[in-house]
Amino acid sequence: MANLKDRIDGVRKAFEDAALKAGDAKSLEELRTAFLGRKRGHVTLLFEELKSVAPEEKREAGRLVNELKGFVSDRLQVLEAVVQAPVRPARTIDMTLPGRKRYVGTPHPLTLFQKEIEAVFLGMGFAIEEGPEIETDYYNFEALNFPPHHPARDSWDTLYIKDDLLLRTHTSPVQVRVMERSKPPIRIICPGRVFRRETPDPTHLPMFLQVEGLVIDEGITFAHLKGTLEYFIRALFGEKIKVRFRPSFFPFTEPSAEVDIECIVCSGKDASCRVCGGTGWKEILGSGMVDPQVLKNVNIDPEKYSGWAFGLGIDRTAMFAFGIPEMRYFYENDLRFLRQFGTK
Ligand code: 2U9
Repeated sequence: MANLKDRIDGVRKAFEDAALKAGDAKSLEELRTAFLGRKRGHVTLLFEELKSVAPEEKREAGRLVNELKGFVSDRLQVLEAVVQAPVRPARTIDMTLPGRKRYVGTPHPLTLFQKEIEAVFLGMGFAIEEGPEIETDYYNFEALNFPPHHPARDSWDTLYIKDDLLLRTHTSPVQVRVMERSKPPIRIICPGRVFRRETPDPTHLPMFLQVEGLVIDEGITFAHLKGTLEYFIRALFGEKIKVRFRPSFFPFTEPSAEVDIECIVCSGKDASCRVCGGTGWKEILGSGMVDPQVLKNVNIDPEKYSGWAFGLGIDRTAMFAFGIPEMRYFYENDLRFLRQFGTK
């Protein structure tokens, strides 16, 4: 048995040495025949030798020879796979070629502008709230004081999915949902996509972004509305910008006011200015004191609480702030346009 063990170690060593030198399919074939060949393979001959091993040692001797056979055939299989693998041509690198530019993505200009708006309100202690884009008539209209079949609904050209389901025309339903589930004080802004039945033109799209805000607490007055919105506008357009409030009407606020800022393109000095039409003013948002009926609709006592709200079109205001003449540029994904924003 000791003799056979030495023979097994010797065959293994001989195979390992020979395998190191076999570098192609032909020499591997020869190696397989030399060690596993049916008649005169070195491993095959070891099986022959087993016949003369003493019966009590046969079991262990058989295990050792079988293990060697497994080792040899596994190693041959790996080496055969290696020599059959296609050889990749060596790559030549032309060191004189200029490097390839890697394009790094940048945030979309509307995302940047929305984040800027959010940062101003977050700094004043407002929270950001979101809600569904598909809404019911109740949350989009009725809770906001639009009576059924009221003509005011017509100006919010609505895209209906079916009788009672629609694409929200403003983010106001988010505020209604927040008021339903929380008690004042409420101080929130609600940015998001809104939808209207519009034919696309340079300043109208059937989908655009809005941010609305809502404050509800005891003792809230129009002075809070004015102070907060003026602070917001100056944070966005600079300390020196002129701001004016004009009376307006919305079904959900009373009194209501639209807010204009001085035209940043002509400062009122160009009678044919394409941005302000020569008026020197540009409307940027609508606002007002929340109508007591809207508070009642969500079980907030209008005798105890009051509030104000505002709404602003993000796309439209970004056009004005960035000097962009076409709202559609924001959605065409032309890299020549998009690369002008954010870090490059
Ligand atoms: C609740 C109560 C009041 C939100 C408001 C406006 C005025 C407004 C427009 C601006 C341009 C929409 O994108 S736009 O076309 N919005 O003028 N929005 S006050 O008032 C609310 C909202 C929710 C519960």
